[in-house]
Amino acid sequence: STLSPLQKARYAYQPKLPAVLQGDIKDITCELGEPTQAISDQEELKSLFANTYGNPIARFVKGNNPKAGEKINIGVILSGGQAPGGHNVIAGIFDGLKKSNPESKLYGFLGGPAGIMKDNLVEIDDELMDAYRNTGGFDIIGSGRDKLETEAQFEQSLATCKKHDISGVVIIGGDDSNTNGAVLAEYFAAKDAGITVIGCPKTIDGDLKNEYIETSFGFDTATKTYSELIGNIEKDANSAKKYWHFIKLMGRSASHIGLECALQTQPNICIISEEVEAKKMTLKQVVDQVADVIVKRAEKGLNFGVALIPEGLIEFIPEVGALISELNDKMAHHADYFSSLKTLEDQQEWLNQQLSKDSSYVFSALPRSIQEQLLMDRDPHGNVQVSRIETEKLLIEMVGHKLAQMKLEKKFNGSFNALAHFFGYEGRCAFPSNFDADYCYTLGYSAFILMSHKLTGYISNVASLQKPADQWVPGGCPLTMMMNMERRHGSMKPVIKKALVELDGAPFKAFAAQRDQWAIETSFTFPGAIQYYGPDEVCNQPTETLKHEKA
Ligand code: FBP
Repeated sequence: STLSPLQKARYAYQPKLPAVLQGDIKDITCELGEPTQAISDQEELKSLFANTYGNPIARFVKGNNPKAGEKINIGVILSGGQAPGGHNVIAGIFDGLKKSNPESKLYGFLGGPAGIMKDNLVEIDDELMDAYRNTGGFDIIGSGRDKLETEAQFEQSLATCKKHDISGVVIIGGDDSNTNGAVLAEYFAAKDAGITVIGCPKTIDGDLKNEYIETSFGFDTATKTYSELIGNIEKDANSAKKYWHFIKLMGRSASHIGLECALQTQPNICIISEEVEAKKMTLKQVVDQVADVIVKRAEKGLNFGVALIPEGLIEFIPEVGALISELNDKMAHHADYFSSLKTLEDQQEWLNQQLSKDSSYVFSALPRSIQEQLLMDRDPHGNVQVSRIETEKLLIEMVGHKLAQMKLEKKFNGSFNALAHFFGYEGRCAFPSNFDADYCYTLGYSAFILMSHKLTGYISNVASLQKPADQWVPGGCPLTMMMNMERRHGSMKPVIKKALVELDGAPFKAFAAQRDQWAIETSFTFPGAIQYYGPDEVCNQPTETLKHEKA
């Protein structure tokens, strides 16, 4: 068989639901609070979302729901990067829908938002659903990064929904996809189309969070997966005592993943991009700081260690961020001329005249391989793809130079053998942890209940996630509550505010209080592989971030 023993076992796992969602679905109803406000720019948002702005928060309570039992067809979209638990969101919607009325249908739009625009969908039946319960990945219907944002795309989506008699669309995505979900909800409402839109908070990056969304799904499993690997590397480093491991961690811009992994594994170094930015550190200062730890450990005879580097770091170093935006600008405006320059030397010479003095200096100080990456890798919008810049290797190279220099000056007499790693994709499709399996199932189940109450422009949310699942508080929050106006591509747009690591937040403070000790001593901790079965303390714990935030 092509099924692993664990996959078979996970099929049989019954995700835990909060107490209020247990029992008959006809006995769950919505309690609505007071009207709400956006976090800022209320007047603009109110006019942009004339039909969906300021709705009340919804909480589920026991009580009769006369609307449960109606036949409704729902379509679901997986949007953006994979995150463990997506299949369980779909399972939650599916089970809620079928319990409510077995005649109702769930459609999956194929390949992300493109599916709804191009009328490309599949009906999810028992057999299809059962083959994906409690598994990682988004392969049940696929995902995509197409944006659903123009009037024409909304019209196409409306046509698809009408054709299949779909009266509810669930968008499982990150901040941008949920922003687009809010705009789609408003469009449908303005047209009186009778189609509701509900979002579910997804991303391993953990940056879709706020007062109401305690964490995005996938963050738990991804960070546990990376922490397992980091712990294993720490064990190896501590056994061989001869390597420094530089590990870049996925997470686009925010450093939540790095911070969580540091709290789980207590490495010698973990750079937090938000701190580098706040302290306006130069690349040289970052390098000096890393070198300093290596020197201090060498003085104690410890020529090994582990350093965690968030993938977004490079853009957060103010001088490199400035260089990148100048490069984007110059290369876009002189694209033809630039592509006629064939060697790095010619490109450098030209750039020296084009770049500001500071940026030109920063650029020349970078190793050749990084200079090449900065000049070559452009996405379709003309931006550097920062996640493809090998920051871990950049640091190894620059720290190596610094230490060699210090050796000459007799300030360092240890050894520095470094290895580079990048952990990213290996964490995005793991079997969801019990936390993510339960959380996602609850999000999906809640999304269905919100829809059965005809609520639209909401995001499914679950509070009190630090507690056992039966004590979780599920409900829905209007998306407009989480929005503000931000400049995007030159004009002001309504967007859900992205959450970066807060330097006065409890998780960062917990890390900052201990990092000096972790740096010099060897304080590694070894979380081991995600456990799906066993005592609560090994298989049902939320992240350290969540525990600190909710303490
Ligand atoms: P989402 O925000 O769409 O969930 O994506 C998260 C992420 O894994 C980032 O951490 C990473 O930078 C990016 O996707 C990689 O994108 P791609 O899968 O297109 O290579």
